[in-house]
Amino acid sequence: MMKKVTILLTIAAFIFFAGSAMAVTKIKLGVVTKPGSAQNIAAEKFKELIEQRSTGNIKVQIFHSASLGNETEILQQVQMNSIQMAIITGGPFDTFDPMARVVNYPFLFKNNDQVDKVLDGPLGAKLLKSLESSGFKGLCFSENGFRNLTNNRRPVKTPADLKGLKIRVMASAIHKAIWQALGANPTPMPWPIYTELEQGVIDGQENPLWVMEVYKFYEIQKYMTLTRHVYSYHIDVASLKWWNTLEAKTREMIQKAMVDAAVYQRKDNRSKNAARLKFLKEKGMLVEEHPDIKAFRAKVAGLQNMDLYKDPKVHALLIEFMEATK
Ligand code: EAX
Repeated sequence: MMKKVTILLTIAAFIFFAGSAMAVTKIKLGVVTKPGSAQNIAAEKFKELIEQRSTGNIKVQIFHSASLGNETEILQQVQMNSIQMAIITGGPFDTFDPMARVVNYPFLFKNNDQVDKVLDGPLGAKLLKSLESSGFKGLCFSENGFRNLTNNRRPVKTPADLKGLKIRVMASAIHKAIWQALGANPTPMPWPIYTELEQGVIDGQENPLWVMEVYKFYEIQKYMTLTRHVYSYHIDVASLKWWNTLEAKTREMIQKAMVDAAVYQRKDNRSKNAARLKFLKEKGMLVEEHPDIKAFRAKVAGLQNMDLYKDPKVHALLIEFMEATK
């Protein structure tokens, strides 16, 4: 008798656990950056929201600090569905879809209001849709923020000051073209880059203010110039292969949670910039707050006619973004 009950209980427990295990959707989410970074703040918010709203039926495991490789490698794994989601800087996306390089066009956006209006509107939607042809379900955009130059050789106020400076850029054709046009010596390199800066393999780099703080670049970079040359976005993506297997209800829930996380993160990022600038100055960085932006803009004015934007679809999208950000 006792034995029978035990067996029945065991079977019941087995069915119960197997049932609930089957119901749980597990998401591996990759970011290249470390905790405290813009990408991680968006990722952690997404995890919190989706686990709460799905009452535990969706679980997110965040892989950070390049534990799954660099951003290009993370994207390749998303294409194959060995990772289901990722929050990736706009730069490395342009080798997968040249449409992505439109947002990285220099001096395109004037301010954050413009960014939100355009990226959250039909043009942003068009870009997200385009990503499907390379295997990504584009969900929405979170942000790195406007990028600024740092270097360890000299103060930079005009493009002439860049001559001969070795500047690390992301694995992105447009980012390389920008620094070439400005007269510097750009070297594409995946993240992270602290050691290369420290050892002087490169003289400088460009990133938003949070990076200089979180990655302690103030220890190894003396000069900063507030160039704000590119608005750096993240594209928050899912594997299209995986997405197509999900029920509509689950998709909706994921999409909504990621959008809410992105809105939260953009606001959080922007609210911290004044304090970051103060902090970096206190740490001894010499900041050029009013570079000759007109001269910088003049140097990159011809980029829209480069081969990079030659594809008619890409060119048309660039013109639409330019019109929308006039
Ligand atoms: O988000 O590679 C880069 O410069 C990115 O901006 C970096 O991942 C920090």
